[in-house]
Amino acid sequence: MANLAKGLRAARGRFITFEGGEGAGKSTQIKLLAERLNASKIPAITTREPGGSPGAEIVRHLLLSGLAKALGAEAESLLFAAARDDHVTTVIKPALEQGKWVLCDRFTDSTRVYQGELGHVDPQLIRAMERVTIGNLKPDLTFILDVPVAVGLKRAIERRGTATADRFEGEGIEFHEKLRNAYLGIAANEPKRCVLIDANADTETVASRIWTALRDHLFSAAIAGDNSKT
Ligand code: T5A
Repeated sequence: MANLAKGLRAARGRFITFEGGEGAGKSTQIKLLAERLNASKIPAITTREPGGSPGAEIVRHLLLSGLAKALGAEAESLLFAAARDDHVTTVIKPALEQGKWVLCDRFTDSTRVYQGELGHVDPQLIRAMERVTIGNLKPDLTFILDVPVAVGLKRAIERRGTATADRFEGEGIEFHEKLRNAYLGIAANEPKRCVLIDANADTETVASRIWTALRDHLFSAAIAGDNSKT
């Protein structure tokens, strides 16, 4: 195991994305996982979408303030793609090349779900934008955090306090139910990349489920790769 951990540190970093509906606990869990990896001497950075780089953070404001909503879902998709392009080029790829693990709060699955499934943007356009913005950069692992809609919205509302709901938090219950189902669909369709995590539990329990799944997926992949060399 020690040799494996050493090998994982020396190689290209791993790219891990976190997905799920509003208030599922992604930001909380990303922070905990980064702390645990860094404590294990695996260098890890955290980042988020939309945003994560200075240019993309400007686009984030346009999108989440609702300023771009009037332009329609297709135009919003293009803005998410523009932000992703900058983020991938200036932050994600360089970190992976330096051997760092990148933990990203939302990525392409969010576009597929929010703009594709919910916004009815043509899936061909969504795939074309993915080809341009990420090329071959597929996440090594995606955690889809699943909570009942009422639980996620309650957490998001409590955290927000007196601030105004953002562009998507302000949508109705039906929207959030469809969102949850769309994520469940992705988890079912891509079981090699995606792990569905029951996030309707206390923070430590969810963190432990994520750590176990990470160990199972990435270490077993490393063992398989190691054995194939012999
Ligand atoms: N979007 C994004 C698109 O439409 N297309 C795209 O391509 C992309 C990339 C981003 C929005 O943009 C959309 C999706 C989103 O609507 P955001 O502000 O980044 O918006 O917000 P979200 O990603 O939705 O994240 P949230 O901050 O709402 O939720 P998190 O990160 O899942 O949850 P977290 O960790 O902040 O927790 C929320 C609250 O719950 C508590 C926390 O302390 C916090 O107060 N909490 C728990 N409470 C009890 N038990 C637990 N286990 C808890 N875990 C956390």
